[in-house]
Amino acid sequence: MMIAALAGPAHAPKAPRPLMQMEYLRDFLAAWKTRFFEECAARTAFLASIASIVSAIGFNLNGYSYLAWASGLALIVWLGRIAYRTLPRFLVEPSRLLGRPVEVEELSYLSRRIPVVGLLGRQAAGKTTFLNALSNSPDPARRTEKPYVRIVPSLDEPSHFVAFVDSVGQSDVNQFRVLTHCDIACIFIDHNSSDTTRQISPERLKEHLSFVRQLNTTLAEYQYGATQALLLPSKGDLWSGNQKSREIMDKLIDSCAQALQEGGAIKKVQRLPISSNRLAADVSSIFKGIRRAAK
Ligand SMILES: Nc1nc2c(ncn2[C@@H]2O[C@H](COP(=O)(O)OP(=O)(O)OP(=O)(O)O)[C@@H](O)[C@H]2O)c(=O)[nH]1
Ligand SMILES: [Mg+2]
Repeated sequence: MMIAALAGPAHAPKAPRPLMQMEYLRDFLAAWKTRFFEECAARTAFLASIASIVSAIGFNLNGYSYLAWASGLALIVWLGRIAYRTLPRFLVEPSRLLGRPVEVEELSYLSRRIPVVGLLGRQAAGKTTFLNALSNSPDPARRTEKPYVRIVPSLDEPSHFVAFVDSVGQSDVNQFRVLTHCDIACIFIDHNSSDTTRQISPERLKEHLSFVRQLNTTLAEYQYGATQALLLPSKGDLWSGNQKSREIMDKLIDSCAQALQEGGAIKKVQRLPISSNRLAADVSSIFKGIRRAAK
């Protein structure tokens, strides 16, 4: 099948260079220090009351030096325990997460910052098919039930990565929530929920517009992370050959862009070229467009 042959980075970058390992260690230690001191600060009152009880008993029993040793030892054990409990989860170099879907929470444990792009849009608009094609995943696209992430290396610079969050088209709320993790929202806009029909469905167009409006309202209300939106006219293989259909889709994309701009939460709206997930060249050029927007 065409999708299997889509150009995508089959290679994983080599092990991190020493400089990256130093960065990794530095970030890890910084995270640990913060967590350790926060935990100690939260228990200072407890520690102070124990210390005052111990010293009061020590003075009374006249055996202060033994007690001082014992309490010093207890303090070391106590701090050791906190240090162990606050040990952060090891940060992960993005290259280690290539080739498989990962939990959205994993994004918090990346050893370095990479652009995060949310794939949004109505059900069956082609989000998962795009991501599968891009990451050379053999999984057949079926309805996405839970958001997940795939990390994809850049085609031209393999040490650069983009994290894509694939969302659940069936639930608007779920999709909006995905945006808390994202820098960019990439919204898929198709002509029809079908994968074979060439005809434009007016209901589908309305759905897209109302989705974008709802997205706007939610973004303005909750101030989620994403401040940039990309509008992706998808399933182009089915409609872009017809002049009339192109005009209709053009108008729809313009209306969506306008609606997003009016909302104010999204600072920059860009339109991506018409694309088909059935064409390798389209998928890689969309990826390049996303990378450019993320820079
Ligand atoms: N003709 C055509 N069909 C496509 C294209 N992209 C996806 N499809 C088909 O559209 C259907 C839905 O695609 P998905 O990728 O699962 O859609 P989705 O947006 O992830 O849907 P949800 O997970 O439900 O949100 C599948 O049958 C795909 O094969 C495309 O570019 N052209
Ligand atoms: Mg999906």
